[in-house]
Amino acid sequence: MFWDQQCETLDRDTLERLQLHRLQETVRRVAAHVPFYREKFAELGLQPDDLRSLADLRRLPFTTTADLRANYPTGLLAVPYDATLRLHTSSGTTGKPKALFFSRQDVDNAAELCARSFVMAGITPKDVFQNMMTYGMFTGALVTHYGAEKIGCLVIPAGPGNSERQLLLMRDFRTTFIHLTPSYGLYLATFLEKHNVDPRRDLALRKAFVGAEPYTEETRRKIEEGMGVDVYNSYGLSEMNGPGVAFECEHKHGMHLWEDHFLIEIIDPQTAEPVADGQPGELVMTTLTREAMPLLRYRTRDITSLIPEPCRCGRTHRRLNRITGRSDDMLIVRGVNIFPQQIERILMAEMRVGRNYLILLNGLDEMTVKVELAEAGFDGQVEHLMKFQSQLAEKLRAEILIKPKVQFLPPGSLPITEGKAQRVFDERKM
Ligand code: DLL
Repeated sequence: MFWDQQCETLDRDTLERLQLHRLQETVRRVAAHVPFYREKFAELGLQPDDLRSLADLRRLPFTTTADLRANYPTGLLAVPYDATLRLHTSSGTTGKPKALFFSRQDVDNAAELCARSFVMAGITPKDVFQNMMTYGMFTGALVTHYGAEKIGCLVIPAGPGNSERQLLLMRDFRTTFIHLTPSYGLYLATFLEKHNVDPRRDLALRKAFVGAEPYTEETRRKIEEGMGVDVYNSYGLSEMNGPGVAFECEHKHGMHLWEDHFLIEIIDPQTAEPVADGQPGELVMTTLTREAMPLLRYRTRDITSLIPEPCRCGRTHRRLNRITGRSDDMLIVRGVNIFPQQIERILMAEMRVGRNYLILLNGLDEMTVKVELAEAGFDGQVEHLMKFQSQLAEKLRAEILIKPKVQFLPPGSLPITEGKAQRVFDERKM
């Protein structure tokens, strides 16, 4: 199913011509209206008209999170302040938030891309959408809200949390699809189980769009089983409108990134050189249609790879593999580089493991993995539990090369997260 078949299936030549045209326009506009870019171009001795092919993209400067912060609040605006229509912010771990402005056209494009993304996974105007992302400054809820309304779905702006009320809404209004973070998805699956709700029997749920933070295939499976839904990966970032940047089609093999609105590069995060197609690296994106705040070669810090082959669904927009983490997520423990996703993959593949975990680093470089057991994970025999504990520690060692302590906890004992989860607590004294 297509929302905009013509745009979604443009042949690559036409798509690339459109990209070049939009890139040239964007570069001209930022050179004229954004002093930050004007200065960068001057340093590089670059004139907007020098940009003659898509390969010239590499001559443009990168933009980083630090640039967004340094130009807070309005320094990167390419339109007059009173021509902006909406503000979202995205907070990092430290300091000022990033301020992201939308013009009327930007708000509409963002909704359009969400509509495309939902319809691509089989959503129709008959569907009922319960939006479990956080409403407010976060893009996660509002942007998808507008997208689903564009399709003609009934939208229930539930926000996250308050699972009893979520259940009531899902039951009474026959919700067919939801959008939520993987951590809340895992929690909600446990909640339904605890309340003896069999979603396949008691609810009308068909699909869940899950995103806003990295997760693994194993987590997808746990949510699918626990909630009785088909899970689709939903990727985006506030700097690029929020959700709707790249979603999965019915084949669920990589996320189509809407290349008529964004240019993509995958680079080596250390050298900033492009990596070969299919190789992992940092995703870099350039906006092609954003009016209020266009960004050139934005370093997302997200680690992924491109699937260059065409997809069976007929869309020509290339696919991204699952985001495996952020270049700044990497933990270094006893000199070994570890991504939290490696740990999640091992944990979530275990039947006896429940749906919540956290990683604690303390002392002089000790790692403890605290993980909830599944309801049926403990058969009452302590020896069995101890054996499982050492097997799991061994499996983790094989994956991450250091052996963590594994601590089992009863189901439901770790703090729950409604928004993005904090899984790693680094309390090392070094
Ligand atoms: O999280 C936008 C969004 C909302 C996307 C809802 C999808 C669903 P930010 O708060 O700016 O915006 O955070 C963006 O979250 O750079 C990734 O590191 C991470 N992220 C988002 N979606 C995924 C995903 C929104 N599907 C940052 N898989 C991004 C992995 C994701 N990481």
